[in-house]
Amino acid sequence: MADGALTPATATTCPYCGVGCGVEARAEGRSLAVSGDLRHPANAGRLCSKGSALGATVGLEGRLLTPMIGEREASWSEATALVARRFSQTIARHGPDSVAFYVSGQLLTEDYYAANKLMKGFIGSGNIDTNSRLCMASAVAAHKQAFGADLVPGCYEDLDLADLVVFSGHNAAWTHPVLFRRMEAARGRGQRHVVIDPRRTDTAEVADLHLALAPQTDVRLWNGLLADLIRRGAIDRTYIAEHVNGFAAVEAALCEADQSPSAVAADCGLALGDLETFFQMFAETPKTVSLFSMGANQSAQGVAKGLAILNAHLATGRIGKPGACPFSITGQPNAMGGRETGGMANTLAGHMDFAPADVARVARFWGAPETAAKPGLKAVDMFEAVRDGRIKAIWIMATNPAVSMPDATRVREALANCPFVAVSDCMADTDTMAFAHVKLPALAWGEKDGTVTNSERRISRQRALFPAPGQARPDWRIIAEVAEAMGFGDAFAWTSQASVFREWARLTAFENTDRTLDLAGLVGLSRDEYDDLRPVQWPVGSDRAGTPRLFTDGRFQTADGRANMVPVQAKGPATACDPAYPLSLNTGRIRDQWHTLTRTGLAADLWRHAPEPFVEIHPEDAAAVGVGQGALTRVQTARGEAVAIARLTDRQRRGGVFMPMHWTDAYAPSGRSNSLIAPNIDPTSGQPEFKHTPARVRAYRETWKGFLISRQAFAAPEGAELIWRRIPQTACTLHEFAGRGDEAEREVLRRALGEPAGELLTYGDPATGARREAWIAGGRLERVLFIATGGALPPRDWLAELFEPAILPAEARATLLFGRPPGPVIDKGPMVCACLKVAARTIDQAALAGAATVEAVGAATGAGTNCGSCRPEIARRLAAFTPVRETQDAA
Ligand SMILES: Nc1nc2c(c(=O)[nH]1)N[C@H]1C(S)=C(S)[C@@H](COP(=O)(O)OP(=O)(O)OC[C@H]3O[C@@H](n4cnc5c(=O)[nH]c(N)nc54)[C@H](O)[C@@H]3O)O[C@H]1N2
Ligand SMILES: Nc1nc2c(c(=O)[nH]1)N[C@H]1C(S)=C(S)[C@@H](COP(=O)(O)OP(=O)(O)OC[C@H]3O[C@@H](n4cnc5c(=O)[nH]c(N)nc54)[C@H](O)[C@@H]3O)O[C@H]1N2
Ligand code: SF4
Ligand SMILES: [Mo]
Repeated sequence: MADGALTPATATTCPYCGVGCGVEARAEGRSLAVSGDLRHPANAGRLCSKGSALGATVGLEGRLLTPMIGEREASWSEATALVARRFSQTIARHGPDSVAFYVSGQLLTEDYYAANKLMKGFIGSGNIDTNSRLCMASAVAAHKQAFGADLVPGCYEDLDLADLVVFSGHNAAWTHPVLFRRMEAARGRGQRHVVIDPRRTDTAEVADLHLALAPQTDVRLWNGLLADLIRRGAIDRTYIAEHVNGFAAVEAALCEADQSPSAVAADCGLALGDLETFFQMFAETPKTVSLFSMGANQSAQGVAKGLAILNAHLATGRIGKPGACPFSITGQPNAMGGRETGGMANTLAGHMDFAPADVARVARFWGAPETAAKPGLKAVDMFEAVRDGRIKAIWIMATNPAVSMPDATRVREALANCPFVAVSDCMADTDTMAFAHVKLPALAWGEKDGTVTNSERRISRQRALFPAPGQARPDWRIIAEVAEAMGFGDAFAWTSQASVFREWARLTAFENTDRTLDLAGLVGLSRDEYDDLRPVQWPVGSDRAGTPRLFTDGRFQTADGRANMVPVQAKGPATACDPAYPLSLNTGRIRDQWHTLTRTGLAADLWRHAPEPFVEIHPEDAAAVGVGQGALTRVQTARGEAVAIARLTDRQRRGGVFMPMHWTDAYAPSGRSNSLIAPNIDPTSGQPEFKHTPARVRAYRETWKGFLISRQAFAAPEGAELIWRRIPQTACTLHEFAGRGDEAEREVLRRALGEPAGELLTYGDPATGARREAWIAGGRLERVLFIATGGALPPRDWLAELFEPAILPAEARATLLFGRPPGPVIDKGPMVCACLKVAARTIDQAALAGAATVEAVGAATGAGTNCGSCRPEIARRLAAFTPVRETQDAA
């Protein structure tokens, strides 16, 4: 087909969330145009704001493109030889358990397989764990106990077919936006939504029912539901008799607490009527899907939360049927692939664990007699072992633990003291890279090539769109080269990712009599067939048709084929709040950013929705400590302190506060949430309780503040204790800062910034220390600096846009230091629709012009018409808009 000037599109998979959307990508040089792949079953052509912005993140800026030993560039052979030597020496002196790998759900399956094979098979230690420990470990443990293996029963079609979807600790509108859009479509034909979340998230805002439960009371709620279902006779006794063990034990355990709706409602902090509405909706809706995510998993009772949800589904037989299942949704693009291959310390490989027969089988397959015979250390314990010296060499791949682990200050101490740290990443300056003795440049999305498995067990190809830049290499190849240098070359002599994949598929089928995870149909893929592989769900039989739904015959992967209901008791969080730390600190995600910002942070548009670290506080809790709207606020726990902008909102329950997890040293050193978080874990899964740490808030009370907009990006200046935030813009970088010092502190800042070349326009008030500067070179604006010691600063949008034209317009020059254009001031407000780039003010204007519905706003402005993740926010703006319009009409 003639396609004009367009280069042919390559079908690939989005590198962000576990929805696993298909992307059609057209590359030209290093630039890229993307659109949703209409043929991909996960998204049928849709992409969210993050997926749509992929083109803005594939530049080479900030990339690590050469191996580094310390601060010097090294060759690959030197770097891999050093990693191999340090690991081999450490193992020789201290045994295999003195080394560790910490890996990630953002590796491809081929990478994961290679890393696991090297550590568990050839080094002979279980010490490989993954950031999925922070993410999916509780769900994995619950699946294993209930189903006999880590099996996700449902598929996305179930979300289309369900009449009721229950979201447990899942802000799908922001975190799995394309699936949420699918469910929005299902609502058109009557699907109802219940959201269980202490916050009124955008998912909750548009739901039929929001249960804003007290933090960490989910087990009580789900146990209460099951007791209620039993009372009503709404359980499926035939299904239980034929397919489920443990019902009697669960029923007996329920009787140990008062399960009356009023008692449950009181303990969960819910209105009795809301609880009863939920119980009734659940009881009367056979086609129910219960999605559960981080509000369930990231808890000291995460496994119990998962099991309580599975119990309700097993007791009602709502599993393995179209539109009915419990559904643990995965976060990362290949969280599932990591669980399959054995990336977790307590699993071996291919859904086999450490039973002697499994170890023997895997060892036989690998030809690796030293294969680890016992589990290794889970992430939190692993970093503790690094800290106390039991682990002496660690290799971190595709994850940023200095930011994302709980008690991150302690993790940084551990890495700083570790005799040998290797880090594989595509970026040069992550917070974790700062601790690396050896830096290994990995291929990034768009360059690497292999497979990922999404939330519904669907294997999709990520394909290379660009040639490998610099010296960067695929992760699996880096691992294979280190393995070879350690003397294991024969077992790692793959010639391509296809050959790694085939070996992996063979392992799943090897002596497989009872394992559901079976890729038998993919064992014989030729190189071309692998390259052309269409998305397919496992298990894949030898006829190669995938399986959308598991347990349709009521048979599970347990010895007797029956599922297990497991009694679970409601408990409080690991550490209760007390008078010193009276608030429950909850953390999580924002709509347009991905984790530690190393990639989405490159797209200026993705910064506009939430440019700075913030803390959501209920207005009454804020008033009690004198914290005002928009004020810089200290968030303090027994572990540390962060400073963030207060967002006062009744969407936050009283008694709790919420901070996003995303900020790093690179963007806002004082806005990092994880130095606050207690490393409390679920005793079974080892997953940290990221959703609860006792905390308090206090006003920061800066004595001065300001902003710097410059072509160059600046890190927080050393020697001044500034609250520093770096916010990328289209043609410049905005830096916001505030301090509690005096003139001396401002002097430290000015010295750190230095003076660019060019002409200086300036205005200052020596009496107060206020100052405004603009630097212009060659007619182009280079830098503006505004410092205030009281009073307000002008909006930044207009000033930042002045960096876009090649020559600064003369009329702008005249009013520059007033911080306002010659005409009316334009403050566009936050970016509501990141896909179509529609800011809050434009939406308000559309509302003013008569657009009264989300659809009408979409028709007028385009907002909300792509991925739709901003639709709840548009609805909220419209709802809030009416009184404003009335006042204006009156005026
Ligand atoms: N935009 C964006 N999307 C992402 C990601 C991203 O970084 N950015 N990351 C991906 C990854 S890896 C993951 S794991 C997923 C996570 O996706 P989600 O789980 O949806 O995200 P979170 O914001 O971490 O947490 C979800 C909700 O749990 C609630 N919660 C807190 N405590 C409790 C509780 O005790 N009970 C209940 N029921 N709820 C509670 C929080 O208030 C929060 O709204 O998102 C994926 N998608
Ligand atoms: N407070 C709090 N903390 C949390 C959470 C929370 O809800 N609250 N959630 C937790 C969860 S669910 C998760 S999943 C984690 C995520 O936390 P991390 O995994 O630490 O976050 P990312 O920013 O995704 O880190 C991925 C790193 O890999 C690099 N990278 C990307 N692609 C490749 C590649 O192909 N190869 C290599 N070698 N490197 C690559 C990126 O540049 C980046 O540095 O955070 C956890 N931490
Ligand atoms: S929903 Fe968005 S982030 Fe997730 S896979 Fe699809 S496009 Fe990527
Ligand atoms: Mo995650």
